[in-house]
Amino acid sequence: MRTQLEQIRQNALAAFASAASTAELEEMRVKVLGKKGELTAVLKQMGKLSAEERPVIGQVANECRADIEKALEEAKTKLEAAALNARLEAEAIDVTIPGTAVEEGHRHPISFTMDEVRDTFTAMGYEVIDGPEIELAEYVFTKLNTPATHPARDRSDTFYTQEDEEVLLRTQTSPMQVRVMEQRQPPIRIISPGRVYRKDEVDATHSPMFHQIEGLVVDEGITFGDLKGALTQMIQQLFGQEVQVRFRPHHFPYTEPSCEVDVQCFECGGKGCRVCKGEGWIELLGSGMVHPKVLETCGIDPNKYSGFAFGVGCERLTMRRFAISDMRLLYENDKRFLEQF
Ligand code: 2NM
Repeated sequence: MRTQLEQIRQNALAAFASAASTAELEEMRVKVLGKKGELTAVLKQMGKLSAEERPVIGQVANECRADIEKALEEAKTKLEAAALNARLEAEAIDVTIPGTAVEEGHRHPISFTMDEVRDTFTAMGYEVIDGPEIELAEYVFTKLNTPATHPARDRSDTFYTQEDEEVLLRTQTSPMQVRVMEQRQPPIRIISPGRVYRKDEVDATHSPMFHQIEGLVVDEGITFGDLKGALTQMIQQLFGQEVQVRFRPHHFPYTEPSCEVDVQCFECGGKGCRVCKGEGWIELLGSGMVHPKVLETCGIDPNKYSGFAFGVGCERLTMRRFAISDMRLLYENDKRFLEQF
């Protein structure tokens, strides 16, 4: 019986040491220490022993059980530690692996230009006015001293929504300035940015939809000097404080006198080159003193008040500013192009 116990102990110790998992270990425990286990089976035969043998074997059996239990505990601790280590290793996060980069977008160059123009004027106290893109011909043309016979109103240039040519996609944002003049008395200082529409074929310098910012100042004693000051400020903000600005006579039905405003060629500095087509100057926008007839039509006394107005195409301004040669690039949304800004 002593040999039997010794055998059980040795087998159990060897088995525990080789167990690969806690489940396997538990199986081994049941096999040795369980109700129908090997050790239990031997102990059940203790009754057959003589009175002298019983305490001796009993002590051996107890030692044997204690050894087995101790070995079992050790094996369990070892397996649990190994399992924890394996899990930690499997779930480890390598914080040095570079992350997945998130592509960050940015403003479109047209928005960039518009925001900058807007900022220049709001800094000078102008208010930003929004308005509808579908307008009445009365507000786009008639009230702006552009009579029904004027070529700008031709069906071939303008998107009318009705046969009678009374409703149209606005060709400029000035109808909003008419609305403001009708609703308020001076002082007025506003800009109206937005989309405008003209029946133009798409090419390098035209698009049937483009963006415009128009401005209007009306007050007592407003002169051409105020016009020059405000527009020079805007242009130098966009093209640099040193740049020269030129005011060249022109004609618009709604302003008198009128002018176009040029900026010194930033490519050649005014000497004449390919960019300015030998001119030394680049045209940027149109402007003028609001026609007295327009003021009167809008309910403002032209004998008491005067004003200036301007209109600038944002695509053209953006193209000048970033030396973009083809307007279509601004609408194609090719990231290779847009990423350059
Ligand atoms: C331009 C050029 C010159 C203009 C005039 C007015 C108004 F409503 F005051 F009469 N708004 N915008 C104007 C003047 C627009 O665009 C090239």
